[in-house]
Amino acid sequence: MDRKWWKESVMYQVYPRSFYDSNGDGIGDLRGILEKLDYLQQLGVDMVWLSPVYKSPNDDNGYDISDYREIMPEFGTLDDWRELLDGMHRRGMRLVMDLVVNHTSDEHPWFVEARKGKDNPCRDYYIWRPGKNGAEPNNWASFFGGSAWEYDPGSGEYYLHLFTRKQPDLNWENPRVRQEVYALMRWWLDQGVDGFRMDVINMISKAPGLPDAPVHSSRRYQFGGQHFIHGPRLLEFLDEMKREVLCHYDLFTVGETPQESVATALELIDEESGSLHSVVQFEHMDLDVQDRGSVQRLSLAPWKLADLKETLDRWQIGLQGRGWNSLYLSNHDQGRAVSRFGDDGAYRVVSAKLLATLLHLQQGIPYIYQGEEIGMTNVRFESIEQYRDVETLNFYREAVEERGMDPQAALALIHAKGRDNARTPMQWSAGEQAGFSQGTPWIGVNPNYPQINVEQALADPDSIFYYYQKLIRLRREHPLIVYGDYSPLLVEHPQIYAFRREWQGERLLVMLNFSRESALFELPPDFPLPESPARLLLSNYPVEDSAGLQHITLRPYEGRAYLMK
Ligand code: ISL
Ligand code: CA
Repeated sequence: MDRKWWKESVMYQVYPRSFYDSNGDGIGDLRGILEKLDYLQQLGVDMVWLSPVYKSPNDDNGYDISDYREIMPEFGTLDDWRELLDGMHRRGMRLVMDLVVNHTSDEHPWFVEARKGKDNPCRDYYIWRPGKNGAEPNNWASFFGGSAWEYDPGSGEYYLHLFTRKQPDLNWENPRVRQEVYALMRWWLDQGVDGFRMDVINMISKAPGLPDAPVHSSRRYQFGGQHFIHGPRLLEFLDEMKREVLCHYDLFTVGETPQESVATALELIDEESGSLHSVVQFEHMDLDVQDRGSVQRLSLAPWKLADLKETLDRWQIGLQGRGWNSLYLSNHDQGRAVSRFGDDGAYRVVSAKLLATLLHLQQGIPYIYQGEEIGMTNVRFESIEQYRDVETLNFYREAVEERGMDPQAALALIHAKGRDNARTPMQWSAGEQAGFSQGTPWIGVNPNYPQINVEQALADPDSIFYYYQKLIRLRREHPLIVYGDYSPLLVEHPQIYAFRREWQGERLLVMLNFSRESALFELPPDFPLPESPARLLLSNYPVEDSAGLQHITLRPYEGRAYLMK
């Protein structure tokens, strides 16, 4: 595989609304990010993905854009943005912008026009259909509850919205829409941005005729993914985008692609023939839902280590030599990694480090979601009034009011899976409002901020922060960690996730105990023994003995990596 700068990078995701508020209005902003660039540099990341900062009525916190070439006023101005870009570039960091072009806001001028009537020149920018038998044009469910169609009394037709009704889907069949998208991409690239994270980009091509989804639940509306995920013209559209825009710039592109398999992902990111560099796959995010084929993210089933290993290993092996993974355990749409895959109680610090080891030592680009590097946890707000996320609020209303779910049961699901877990303000200090804002934050801070915050982490040499910093440094020092071949070890072991990396005669052995009990690591008999003694590269516990690799007893959530020739 070719060496590329982006393969050697580590991504940090900033969710601007919750990162740092520089002016006391309770909302994180661009100047706030600017003030914290030295912090990011200290951590060592070299790519930053900014969740959307464009003008937006914020029905979905910026994922509903009303002007692609303006900054949301509460985040700042274009000049602030330019200063931020410049600040990043001066520190050797690259900026990846969120590109949300499956849909716009219903307040975008295109939609305002389109709504004016069937003859409007912008009408065909969106997907309009007459009703069927006095109801919606088809049975598709919106990801955020209810039908994916909204009735427009003015014209007597419905428009499609896979997300909220304030997020109408763009009609990619219309070549003018595609040219508009390419133009806005060029506009940002010409300002110097270094890449795009493309929101639900695998949903832009819908099946002709928009057929009904098969009925697989007792709900009124059904998950229609088979008719819009990886749709018939997706590859053609992305190929065109590559020809028109992407291939003219030195940039990094990653598609956010729910429900994609290794095989279908490769159609998007194959190094020879694909249009994008990487995808964010969702299989490991679906290990703890009850019905993987539904839209219902807010359901809970216990996940099993065997499934996590099987899933991530399959992506490691499947993309090897052909495409590049995006490695992540959390983002702004998911619960906090340590609460979900580790232990946010007694073993919080050590299990957060264990997860970091997994994240950084597989092949691909590690994505650190803000606060993960200090082990921030899920929040348990007591009342639904304290929540802000449209998915969570819609879910609660539908579950409790329409389906009669016990409110406490609904809240328990929200505590485990709700997106606001990731959106409580970044915890900078033990001061008021976790040092996030001088005012009242738009969403409450997690009450554990006096214990878990950046100030504490920076003062403690043994903190999760410094462990992340070390992992990032090791990646730079050892091309093996970036490019090494991957092979799973001990696949049947119920507690340990182990694997090997190999590159130019060097090997890395990684062993991770994912349980609260100690676990015995036994080197598989066919593992080629090192010529010289293995060197302990990293561990999340103090390690004294160097008794060899054959038998190692790993303590609860202990992880180690050994380097050998
Ligand atoms: O994962 C999903 C289904 O498998 C859905 O939750 C959905 O595809 C996912 O939430 C898409 O997320 C992105 O687009 C949304 C936005 O709300 C999210 O914040 C964004 O990351 C609509 O733009
Ligand atoms: Ca602010």
